[in-house]
Amino acid sequence: AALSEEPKFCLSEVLDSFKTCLTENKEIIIDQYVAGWRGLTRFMNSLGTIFSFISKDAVDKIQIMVKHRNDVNGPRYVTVQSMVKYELDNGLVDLTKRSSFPESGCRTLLRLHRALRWLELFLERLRTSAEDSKTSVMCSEAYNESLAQFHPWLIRKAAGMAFCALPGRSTFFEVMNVGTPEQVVVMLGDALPLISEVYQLTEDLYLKHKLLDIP
Ligand code: 1PX
Repeated sequence: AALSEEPKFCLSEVLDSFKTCLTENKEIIIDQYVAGWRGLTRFMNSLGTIFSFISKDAVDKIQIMVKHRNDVNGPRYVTVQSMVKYELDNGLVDLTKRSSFPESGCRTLLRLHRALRWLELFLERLRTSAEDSKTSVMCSEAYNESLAQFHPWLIRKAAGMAFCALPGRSTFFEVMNVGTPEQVVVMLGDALPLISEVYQLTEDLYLKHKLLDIP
């Protein structure tokens, strides 16, 4: 085999993780959810080093979730639902201020969950975009409607600068490695309802348990 041969990146496989993370009774399997994020960070790294400060934070959060899964209590972290129950029943979440549990599964997943909303909005814009649409505009609109409200000024500024460095729509579609632009559009149309469902199920669960503001 050739040196450092990475499996060829294909965005539809990554997005499949968000399909397979849903069980029949609408539970969300953490291993699959995290695998989806791992694939997305690889995609982002392939866009260039400017994006590494964003993927760095996502990678940190992925690692925290993997650590929970590999811990003795790993079986409690099989699904988002079982994790929430386990951490709340055992007082393992800081609900009002960061103190004893800065790396709780509930807190960490909430950050990824908020980012999933950005992804949903961004991919929907890409899907419906015209050939001459600017990815930087689509990306920052999606960001301003979602994640930005949770970020301080400095991060918003840095994110805004990173968006300006995004490649154009056609390069973006090529890097996805899915096929023609038409095939990308179809793929996104297939994947988005599932991403949206995973997002909504998590949102409802977190709302029910008053976890949407974990500091
Ligand atoms: C075809 C499209 C695929 C694109 C894949 C891109 C994957 C995006 C991964 C973004 C993950 C961002 C996670 C952010 C989590 C977060 O909000 N963290 C903050 C709070 O954490 P804390 O522990 O302090 O409470 C943290 O402060 C974040 C810092 C990093 C900056 C985050 C900027 C987010 C911009 C999201 C848009 C990414 C645009 C990439 C374009 C491809």
